[in-house]
Amino acid sequence: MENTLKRTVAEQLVDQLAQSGVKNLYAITGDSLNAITDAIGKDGRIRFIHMRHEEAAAFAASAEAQLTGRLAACAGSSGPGHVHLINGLYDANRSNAPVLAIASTCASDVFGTEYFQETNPTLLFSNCTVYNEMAITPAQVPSMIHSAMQAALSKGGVSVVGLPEDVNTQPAVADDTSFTPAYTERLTAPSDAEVAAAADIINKAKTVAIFVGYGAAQVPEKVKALSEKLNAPVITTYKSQLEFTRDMPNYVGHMGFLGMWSGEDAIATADVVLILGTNFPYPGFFPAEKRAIQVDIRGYRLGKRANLELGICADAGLFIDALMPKVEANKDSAFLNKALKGWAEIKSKMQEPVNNPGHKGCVRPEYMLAMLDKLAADDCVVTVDTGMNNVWTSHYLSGGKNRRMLASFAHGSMANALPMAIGAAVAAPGRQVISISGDGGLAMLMGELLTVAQYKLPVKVLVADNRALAFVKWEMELAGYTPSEVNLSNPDFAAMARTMGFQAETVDDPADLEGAMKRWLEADGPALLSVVTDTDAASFTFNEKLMASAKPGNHKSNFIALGS
Ligand SMILES: Cc1ncc(C[n+]2csc(CCOP(=O)(O)OP(=O)(O)O)c2C)c(N)n1
Ligand SMILES: [Mg+2]
Repeated sequence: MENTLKRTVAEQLVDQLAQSGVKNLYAITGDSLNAITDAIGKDGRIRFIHMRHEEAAAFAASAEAQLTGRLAACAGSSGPGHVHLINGLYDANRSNAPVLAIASTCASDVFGTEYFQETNPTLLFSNCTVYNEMAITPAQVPSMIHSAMQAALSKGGVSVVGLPEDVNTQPAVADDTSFTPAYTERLTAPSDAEVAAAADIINKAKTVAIFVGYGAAQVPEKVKALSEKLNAPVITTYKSQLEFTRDMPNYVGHMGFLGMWSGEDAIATADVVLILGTNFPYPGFFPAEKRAIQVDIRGYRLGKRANLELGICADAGLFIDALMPKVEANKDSAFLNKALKGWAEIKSKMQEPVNNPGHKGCVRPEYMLAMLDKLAADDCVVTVDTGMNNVWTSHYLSGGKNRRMLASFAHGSMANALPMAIGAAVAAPGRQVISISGDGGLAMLMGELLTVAQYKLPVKVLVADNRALAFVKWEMELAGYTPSEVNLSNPDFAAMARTMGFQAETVDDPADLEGAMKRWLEADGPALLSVVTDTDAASFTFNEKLMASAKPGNHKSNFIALGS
C-alpha cells in the first residue's frame, strides 16, 4: 500500500494518540521506543514525561486516568523497559483505569531467537490487561491502537500493544487517522422487572443496610436520599470513603480489615443488604447466608462476594432513580440509630490518639493524619502508600468539598503513592497533590523524587518515617511470628530531598508539626515533610475479631480497645 502521508508508523501513532485526546506519555525512552519519542518531540501535542522507573510510569498513567476518567498512556522500551511496567499495570488494571501501554520490542525478524532483550509482551501482560496484542505489520497499527484504546475505555482497564522496532520505523501504509475512541457513558438501566423484584425484597424486609463502593461514588446524593427513605445505615469501602462521608448522615463506617465494627455489625444484622457498585474482595466480612441484592455495572461481578437473592447489571444511579418511587418509606429508625450510636462511639475513640499526639522522637501517626486532614485543601488529591498509611487515612482523612484519594486499593502494592502523585500533578495542575508515603514505600521508588524535582511539580510528599515495614511487623505479630526483617535504617529524608531541590523539613516533635506542615503545604514547588512517627502505633484493630487475636505484647497501649 502506498504511504500517501510519507510518515513512519511512529509518527502516525503519535498523531493518532494526540487526536484521541492523549495528553501525556509517561515513559523512559530507549532503543525501539526512540522513534516514538522522536515523533512526540516533533509533533508537539503530547508531553513526554520522563520517569525514572517504568513501574512508576504505569502508576502515573493510572493516576491520570483515574482522576480524569480519560485514557492515559505509558510506554516501556524493549525487554527490561517494558518488563518494568508490569506492577503498575497490574494495579491500573485492577483499578479499572483506562491505560494504554506501548511495549516496544526488538525487531520482528529476530523473534524467537533469544535475541538481546527479547521478551514476549503478549505472554508477559496476559494477566493484567483487557486487550493485549502485538503488531506485526505497519498496516495493522492504526486499527489495533484504536481497538486497544476502545477496550481500555469500555472495559475499564489496561491495553498493551507490542510494537516491534521495525514496525515503528517503517513507513505508515494506512493514511486514515480517524481511528479515535468513542467516549461513551456506560449507563446501563435496570429492567422494570428487576426494579420491581428489588423493591419487593426491600419492602418486605424489616431492616436494610446499604453497602456502597466506588461504582456508586458519582451519585452520593442519590444514596443519601435512598438511605433516608429506608432509614438504612450506609457502609462504604475504604476506596469510596471520601466521596460518601462528605454529606451522608446515615454513614456508619467502612468495611474490611481497616474498617469499623459499626459497619460490619449493621451488615451482619440487617435483614437485607443492598450492595451498590463494589467488588469488595474480603468475603470473610460478609456473612455467607446474608440476603443480598447486588447492583453492578459489570455483570461478571454479580454474586462474586455474596450469595445473592437478586443480581442486577446496571448503573447504580439509574437503579436508585428507578427504585426510589417503588420503595415504601421505613418509619422505624431503631436499627439505624443503633448503628449510628456504634459509629459515634468509634469516632470518639478515634480522637484519643489525636488528643495524645506523642512525644519528641515519636509522633503519633494518627495525630499527623488528623493534622493533615485539618490543613489540606478542600479539593486536594491524596495518594496513599500501601501499609500503615492506609490505616491512618482510612480513619482520619475526610472528604472535604471535593477531595480525591488514590491508593493501590485492589492490588495492594507498595510505592504507589509518589508515582501516582506525579500523574495527578501532571493531570491536574493547580490542584494540591499530596503523596502520603511510607519510609519503605518511598525508598522503593525513590528515584521518582528526581522526576518531581526535574519537572518542578508542586507535589507535597509526606513521609511517615517509622523506621520499619510497620504493616508487616503487625502482620507477623498477629500471625504469631516474631517480627523479623522489618526494620529500616533510614537517611534523613528531608536532607536528601533538599539536595534534589525540594523544600524539605524533618519533624520529630509533635509540638512542631502544625507549623512545619503549614510551611510544607504552602511551598510553591516540590516539598517534602518527613515525620518521625511511632513505629508501634497500631490502632487498626477496629475489628473485634482482630482485636481478640492480636498479641500486642508491650505494644498493648497502642491498641484502641472498643466494646461491642
Ligand atoms: C511491592 C510490594 N512488596 C511487598 C509488599 C508487602 N508489604 C505490604 S505493606 C509493607 C510495608 C510497607 O512499609 P512502609 O512503606 O514503611 O509503610 P508502613 O507500613 O511502615 O507505614 C510490605 C512490605 C507489598 N504490598 N508490595
Ligand atoms: Mg514504614
